[in-house]
Amino acid sequence: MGLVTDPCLKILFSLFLLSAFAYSSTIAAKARHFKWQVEYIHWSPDGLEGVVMGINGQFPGPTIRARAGDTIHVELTNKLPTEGVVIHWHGIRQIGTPWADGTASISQCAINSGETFVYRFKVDKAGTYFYHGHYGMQRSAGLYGSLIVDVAEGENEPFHYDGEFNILLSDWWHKSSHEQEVDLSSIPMRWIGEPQVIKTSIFVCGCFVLFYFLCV
Ligand SMILES: [Cu+2]
Repeated sequence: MGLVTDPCLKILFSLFLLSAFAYSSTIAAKARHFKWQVEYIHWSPDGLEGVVMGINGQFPGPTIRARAGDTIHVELTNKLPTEGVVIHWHGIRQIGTPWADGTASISQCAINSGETFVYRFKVDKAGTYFYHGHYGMQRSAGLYGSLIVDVAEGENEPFHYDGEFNILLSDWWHKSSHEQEVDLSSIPMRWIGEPQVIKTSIFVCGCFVLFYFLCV
């Protein structure tokens, strides 16, 4: 009773189910647009002012929050006067979009000073990820931020919790990333030593709270 037995009707019924599924996943998934400007800014990550690499005037860079199945569009303009830049989306599988992986000289050319490049990719799995510069020592210069993908619309997480704190941890040297690069690539190599600080950025309810652990 209620079973579709005719072969033609079976095919039609399957096609109907498939299109209904495709339609529902299309309306649930969103395109999320971001406009970023990467530039050097003055900042005091641990109380000592220096020059860091920021995005839209902030360090660490803005948090991207999306849902599984969404498409991320990041229109990135390189405002660094003398360097190229790329962003790697750490942990994102880039299925079908290898050119958006952001590895300089491997999956794309570095974005030249003054140029704009649009990263477009789908975040297919929920998780807590991060993004970072993938050219030269730019991650060490401060080019990174959080990328958080919640479960798809209508799906539940497989566990319960009372609150959420997203923590970004990073080594921090008082030497500039350029000085570190010259030290590490000189012959004989000059070791840059231990970082002066482990910098912690905790993201709570829309605000960054910064903590520092001084290494002595
Ligand atoms: Cu990475």
